[in-house]
Amino acid sequence: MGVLNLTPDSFSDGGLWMDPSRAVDRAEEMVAQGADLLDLGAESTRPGGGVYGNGAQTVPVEEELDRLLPVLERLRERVSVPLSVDTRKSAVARVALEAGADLINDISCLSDPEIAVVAAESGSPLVLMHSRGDLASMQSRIHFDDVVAEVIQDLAGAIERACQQGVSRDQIVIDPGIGFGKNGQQNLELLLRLDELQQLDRPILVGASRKSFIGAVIDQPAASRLPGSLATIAWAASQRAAMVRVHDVAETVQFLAVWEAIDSAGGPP
Ligand code: HH2
Repeated sequence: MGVLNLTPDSFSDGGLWMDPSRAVDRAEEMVAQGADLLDLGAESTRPGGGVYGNGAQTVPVEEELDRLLPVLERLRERVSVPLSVDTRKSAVARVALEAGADLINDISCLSDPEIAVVAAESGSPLVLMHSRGDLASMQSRIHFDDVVAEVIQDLAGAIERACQQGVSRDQIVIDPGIGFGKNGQQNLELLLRLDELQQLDRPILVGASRKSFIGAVIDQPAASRLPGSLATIAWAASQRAAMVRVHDVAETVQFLAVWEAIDSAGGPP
């Protein structure tokens, strides 16, 4: 899953793709590099209370759509890969699906419960990413006794709430929410024990690309964290993740191609 942030303030590529023509070019480049789907985000979700200070500002619906639609509409005519909309708002999700988006990526785990209704009505896949509390303060109020067990429990609850709104379990993809309301050690533990999330019997998406817990292991700025990001990808692949959300598509595609070639070199079991 290639990341395309149509924002002025995303933590690693903010401001790079604000111009719709440049954004469409970048999206086509990621498809040519082997991205299987693209995730379009028009609101940064940097959590507050930690390394990102007060975190990202909430963007009004109209502004989010003004950033998103010119790119989404043009891209829909030009690429055939599925397009995901990274949003917390049902109003944005609804319009995006009408404009040709294929799936909803909700990093707030149904903070707007209507998102589940939109997914139920459209039948589109729905990513439920784990996060607790509000974005503005989630890095200052972290408490888990057992981060993996509690993430699994919270995701099970979110799946249940989505299904109560008419979403079918088959539509749901789960995500541990690396970097959202967790400290560095908890992010590492979530990756270490990622396979335990398989008990929810849903495909797992992991978004660890360039995140600050990598910078805590090796002191590098976001744009220089590709090698560390690839380590998280190797780990996610070994834990049977179905998808990885990345900024560096070409490098990740090559990395995973070789990883998979080694993994399957023994032939079928
Ligand atoms: N992480 C970010 C945004 N969306 N979606 C899912 N499913 N999983 C993630 O881990 C995830 C996500 C944050 O990264 P980025 O989009 O690069 O930054 P920003 O939120 O500052 O735009």
